[in-house]
Amino acid sequence: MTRRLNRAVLGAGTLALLILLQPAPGVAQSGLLGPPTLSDTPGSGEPAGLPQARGQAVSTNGLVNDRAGQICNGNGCTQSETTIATNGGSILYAGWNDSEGFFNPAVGVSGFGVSIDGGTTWTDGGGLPQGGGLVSGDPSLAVCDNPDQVFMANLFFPAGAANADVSVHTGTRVGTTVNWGPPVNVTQTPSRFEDKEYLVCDRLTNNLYLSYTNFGFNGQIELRRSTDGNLTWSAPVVLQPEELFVVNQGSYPAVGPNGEVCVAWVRGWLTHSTPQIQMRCSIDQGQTFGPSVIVGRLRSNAFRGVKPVGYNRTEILESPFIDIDRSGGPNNGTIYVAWQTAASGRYDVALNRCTLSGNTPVCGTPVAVNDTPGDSADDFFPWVSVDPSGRVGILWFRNNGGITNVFADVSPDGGTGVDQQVTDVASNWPATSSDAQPNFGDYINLVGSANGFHAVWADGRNGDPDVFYATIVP
Ligand SMILES: [Ca+2]
Ligand SMILES: [Ca+2]
Ligand SMILES: [Ca+2]
Ligand SMILES: [Ca+2]
Repeated sequence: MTRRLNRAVLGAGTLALLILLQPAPGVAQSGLLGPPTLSDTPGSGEPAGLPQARGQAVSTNGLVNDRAGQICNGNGCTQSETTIATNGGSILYAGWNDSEGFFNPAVGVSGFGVSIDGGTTWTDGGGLPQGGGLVSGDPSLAVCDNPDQVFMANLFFPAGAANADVSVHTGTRVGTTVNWGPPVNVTQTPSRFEDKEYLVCDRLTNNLYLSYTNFGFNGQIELRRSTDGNLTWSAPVVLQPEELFVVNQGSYPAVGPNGEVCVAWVRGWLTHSTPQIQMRCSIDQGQTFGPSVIVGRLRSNAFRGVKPVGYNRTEILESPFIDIDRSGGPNNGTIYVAWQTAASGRYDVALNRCTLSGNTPVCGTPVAVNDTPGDSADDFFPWVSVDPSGRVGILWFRNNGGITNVFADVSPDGGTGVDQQVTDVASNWPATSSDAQPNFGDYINLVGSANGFHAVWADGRNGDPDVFYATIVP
């Protein structure tokens, strides 16, 4: 759950305010902008010579959470902000923000589900052990080489704490049940507020990598690793120090074929009209990182106070999403970074590809992913995943006046393909009742496997946000 920042205090060295769960106050536009001054992402054009992919087969959409088990006083029970993990077999884990925790703190604000049949059916697992505190959403799941062990990162408030930390639970699956250990408090920073953590596992080493924002005032991007399966965690590596006039937020890590670790984030969110997508990479398993490079720029609608129709928080997060080709194929090691940009007024999805020269990313020119850039629909939250054969899948929301579907673009060769509709029923988000902000969440999720791309997203077709699933078979 993304923190809201009071733009009036940005750069003043004052602790920024408020996590979600409350109606968002209006955020005034600020003229007090420091560097960088950035141009908009072009966001158009396919790279020459890349063939268009054919359409893909999409399964019937399935409900992941148990609506009968919703406990939120019957008012817009919200499951959204989805995460999914698998190590490639038939066992899948999904997670989400769950508003049940607002009414039933014993289960917390993070929910999860399990499928043991490749996503055909799901069992809602309820909540996680709360460790005497409150597990508070921003869920992220990771699976290493053991398909029956799962790790889940969340924001975590220790008992009596005013500021969030980041915790990671370890779970062991038996059938459709996950037996979770207590939350391991990774950050333990009572005077600082962490946010937007995300977790990945490198199956070469079983190292876990966790990136997040550490807010003193405007946010710095940090990464920690665990080499012993969530027993202990390293001290943080600061990837982006806190900056006086620039908000840094929304980091996501990915691992490459040779143990590379790359982290992308948005620099200048809310403070700049054209924030930058930044990235740093490590070639020593997350111990040291190369230089911070600009992967691309976006035209921000969050800065302008513009959001997709039906999105219920004032500021929408404009973070990048990232994955790395580990296929051993022709694009092995290529880093794919996707983000949303409003270059033409409404959001479109941009993608850039980078490769490493030593530990320095070398990036190309961003291209448009959605087939109709510049139209009146908002295309946003573009999760990217590369499957074991090197296919690149991107999943995003496409919102036209509030009527929203999920689309996927799958390319066999590192390019982009024809947009494929994933949802079999559209959501009308302005008519979808939600007791949580943001109702859509801050991201959706896709993971590529030999069995296809597994997609999870927040869906309003039943009148309140639920988690839905589909398999996209290339
Ligand atoms: Ca903290
Ligand atoms: Ca668009
Ligand atoms: Ca496309
Ligand atoms: Ca629901």
